[in-house]
Amino acid sequence: MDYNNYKSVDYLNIDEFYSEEHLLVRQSIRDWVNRSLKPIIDKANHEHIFPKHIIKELGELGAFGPYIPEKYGAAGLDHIAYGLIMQELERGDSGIRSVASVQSSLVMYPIYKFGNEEQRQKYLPKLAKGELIGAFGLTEPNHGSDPGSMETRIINNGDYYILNGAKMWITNAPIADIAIVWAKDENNEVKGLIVERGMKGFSTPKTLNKWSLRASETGELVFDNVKIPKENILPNIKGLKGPMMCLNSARFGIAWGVIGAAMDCYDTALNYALERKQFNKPIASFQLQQKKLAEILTEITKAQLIAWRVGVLRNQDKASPAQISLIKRNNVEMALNVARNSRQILGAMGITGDYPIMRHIMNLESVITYEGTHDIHLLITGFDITGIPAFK
Ligand code: TGC
Ligand code: FAD
Repeated sequence: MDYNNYKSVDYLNIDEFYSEEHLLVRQSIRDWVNRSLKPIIDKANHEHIFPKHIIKELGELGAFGPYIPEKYGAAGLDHIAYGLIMQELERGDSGIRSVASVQSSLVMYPIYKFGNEEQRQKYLPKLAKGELIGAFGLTEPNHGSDPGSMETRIINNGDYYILNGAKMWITNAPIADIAIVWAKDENNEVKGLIVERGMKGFSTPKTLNKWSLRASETGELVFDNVKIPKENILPNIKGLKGPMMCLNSARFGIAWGVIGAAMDCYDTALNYALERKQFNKPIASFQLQQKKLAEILTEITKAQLIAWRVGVLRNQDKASPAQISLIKRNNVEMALNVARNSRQILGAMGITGDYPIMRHIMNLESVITYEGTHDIHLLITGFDITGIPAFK
């Protein structure tokens, strides 16, 4: 396929909502995806390898922490620009978008929002450039949807804290230089801390044999009496709302990102349907295939609009966590349905690695689970409209 002439789906002229800067940012990431990611991603996925060299390139592109101010070495853009960056990256691969969303929303954001000036100066410029890579540890072996019951602990030992526990299913863990880790103190208060590779008792075993996000590294964060200097505690936050605020940013990025995966599947299916002939006609001429294509286009368009609207609200600091849950849930399900229907349009060819659709389907099975499962997001909406929390 000629990716260099790629134009994104824009059935309702939504591009008119974007500024010149938004469109420029989108184009630069799109060009990089076409030039540097598309040619290598299938092999990386097949071989279950994260192409580590892209970290520096993503840093140079401004894809890390794009909404963090320029004085910390980041791009100083708005939340819609962040969404568009995630969308273009996920058109390439959800695993690559994952690397950028963890670095941006789950590592740079908490340091920027909850850190002191010294911590910001020490870490943010290097994270923005991709000279450091970060991970975010909230989920534990016994606590996924219910992070408030976490068992990881810090104990005050005078000059430093002692950290014990384990985090599981952590994106970037095996390659991370630092990890933002959430742990409870003696008062059962959740605290955020910056754990650095090399600290004694800290290890990051790799999770093997994944059939999803194979081009992204996942692992554990294990803490065995790790001494954490007091200056590594994020001073300006306590309580579960700290990690949850980071998740709001990441979930927002995912709601945009998955539109990219859906667009890639649609594009692939449309081109295939126009070329593939059966019964002496392109399969695109059959009503049943047109129904699939028309419905896919409709669903992508609706997802674009709700993502854009919440982007506007987020730029005004008015997007509620429940609104973000709604678009994360809707758009991930949309992308999975689009991917499955697109795959059917390709018939048997759809299951091969010659086309990106099966890879997107496998990736999206993680995306519908992480950052809050599909069901948890529905319950968050249910709580918001009834005032009754059905998850406990
Ligand atoms: P609950 O009692 O409702 O709340 C505890 C405190 O947190 C506050 N809060 C939020 N604040 C800001 N934004 C949000 N979205 C918030 N949600 C809750 C809440 O106001 C309260 O504050 P305060 O001051 O009153 O104490 O909490 P709960 O224990 O009942 O749990 C609620 C639930 C289930 C909705 C929530 O915990 C949840 O969302 N669970 C899902 C867990 C999750 O999303 N984990 C994600 C891990 S990270 C990840 O997956 C990264 S993937 C990376 C990649 O892209 O590769
Ligand atoms: P569980 O919480 O055990 O849920 C199992 C099932 O029960 C789900 O279907 C769920 O919806 C349902 N369920 C649970 N509670 C309820 C309820 N109250 N009502 C109804 N149904 C319920 N975490 C991090 O902290 N950092 C990361 O970087 C990170 N990266 C990840 C990368 C990958 C590839 C994956 C797959 C996960 C990652 N996660 C990460 C973890 C992810 O956030 C969790 O997997 C997710 O929150 C769900 O937790 P769980 O897997 O323990 O499922």
